[in-house]
Amino acid sequence: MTSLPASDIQLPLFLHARREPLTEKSAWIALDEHYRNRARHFRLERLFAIDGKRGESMAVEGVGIYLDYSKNLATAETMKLLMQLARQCSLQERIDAMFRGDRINHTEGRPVLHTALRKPAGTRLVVDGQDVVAQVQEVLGRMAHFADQVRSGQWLGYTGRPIRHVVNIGIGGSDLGPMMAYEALRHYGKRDIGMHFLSDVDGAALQETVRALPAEQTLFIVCSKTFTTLETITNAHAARDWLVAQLGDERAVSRHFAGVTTNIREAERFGIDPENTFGFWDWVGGRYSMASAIGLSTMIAVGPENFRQLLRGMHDMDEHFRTAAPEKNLPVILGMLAIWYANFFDAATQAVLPYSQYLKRMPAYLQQLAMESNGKHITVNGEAVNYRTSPVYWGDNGINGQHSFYQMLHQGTQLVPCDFIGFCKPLEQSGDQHELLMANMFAQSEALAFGKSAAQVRDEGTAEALVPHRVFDGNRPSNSMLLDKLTPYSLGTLVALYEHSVFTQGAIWNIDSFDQWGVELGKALAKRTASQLLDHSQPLRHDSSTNALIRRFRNYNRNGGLQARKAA
Ligand code: G6Q
Repeated sequence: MTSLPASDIQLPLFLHARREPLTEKSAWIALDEHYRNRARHFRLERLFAIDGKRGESMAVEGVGIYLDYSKNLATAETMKLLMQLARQCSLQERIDAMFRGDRINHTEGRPVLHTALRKPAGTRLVVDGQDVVAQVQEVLGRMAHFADQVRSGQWLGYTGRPIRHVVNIGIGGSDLGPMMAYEALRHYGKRDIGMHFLSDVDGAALQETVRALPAEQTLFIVCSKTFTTLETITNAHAARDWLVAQLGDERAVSRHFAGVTTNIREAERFGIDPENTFGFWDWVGGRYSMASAIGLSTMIAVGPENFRQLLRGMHDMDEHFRTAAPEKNLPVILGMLAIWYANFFDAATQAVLPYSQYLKRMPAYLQQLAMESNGKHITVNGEAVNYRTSPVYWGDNGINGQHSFYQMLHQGTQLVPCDFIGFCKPLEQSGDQHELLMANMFAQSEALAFGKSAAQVRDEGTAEALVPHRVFDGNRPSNSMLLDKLTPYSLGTLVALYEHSVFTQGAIWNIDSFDQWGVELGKALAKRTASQLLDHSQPLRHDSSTNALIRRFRNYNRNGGLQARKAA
């Protein structure tokens, strides 16, 4: 990926005009005063006591998601000021610009059109003279054909046997989305096809993945937007070597490898048959790509119709985000509350806690989505920010978290806003498991908000010396998201909800949420250093620490360098 010369950077019109600094906007100043004079003294217990309907009035429902945000350190006044700030930051204009296909990823000079990936067939969106919806639908059609063939057993491996294992080779945005979606939709998955995800370039990852796989019945999908990412390409070559060694013929590759990339030529050079290569476009960011051909493994797992339902859920949330008033707009509410905590309460992190075994990979997925998008400190105008940007998103399956890190959420010294996510209906149930699961979710948000006073602890007969240890101050904020049932459609709504919450935050912070120069740096550094580990004769010109580490590695691998391997 190359950067554009500064003079070529085209800012969309509304970004062009030098924006009034965020902290000088009247809504920001009003929020600051509101925080200092009132909000930092808010007690949730009291807010609920003075407004008996708070639990209902501070809740919105959209596209099947019931969002209860009443357990936040916020009042109607807070929300009003936050929405004013959104308006003063031209949030709606920015949303419209994204959906229209303006080049809002201005450091890479690209439109940001993951929303076009889920537009219904038959609609149109013309960008640079091309109807991108038609292009998307064409690839979706090819994917569906391929997925159906693999699922039905018509796609035969080199020795004539049907595919029973699919290995997705990819990293970052080419791994986390598909892996999360596969786990989330396991219930809908085809059980006789095993799905595997290979991202780590550690040789152990490949070996542990292929150890028990029958090469004759294994399909590798190499997912890489650029087809140049070292980890993915190295793994793809290693997987090809394994396959050829197992099947004893180079010609086997075309029956056992598919590619997903914007760099079709490079995939072909690798040996992937263009018939088995599925394209996408540079206007799809890696972390926003699970609805593109990067979702091929998802489609094979759950089938084309379920994949379309996933896209439908995303599209419905896209439309909600684009059209709903900020006060009723789920992603805007979620995003603005994130601003409230990060910038006024100085909260450094945001926990995401799904009460669903199927959503166990959701926090990892959101971690990339949020932090790679908004973990930046330069505004679109090229100036350093003077406010906090992305919090650290983290989390785990909520019920497991209760037995580990929730201690800190309840009694630690930091404020950690939490997002609870749960479903009314279970997909799998034996006895009263689901009631128990959801009772935990509801009870945890209640305990975080209202705590337990010293008087209550004493009433339980606690010895005086233990009372301070058993007191819970409460007043710890959370959102609760309640959905009917986990389906491909509802997963789509949830993913798009977070995508747009992240967009909202980036719009307020006035940063480019769609570039990733930090990731690009890592890719370049790894290439340079890797060549020094392979070729021990290369001089080391790093700092003394890095030089010493590399020398130590080389000493332990005297026989392992490239030259030694070549000599052998
Ligand atoms: C995502 C990032 C990054 C990217 C990976 C893989 O937004 O750009 O996580 O997805 O580095 O890149 P390739 O798909 O090009 O291999």
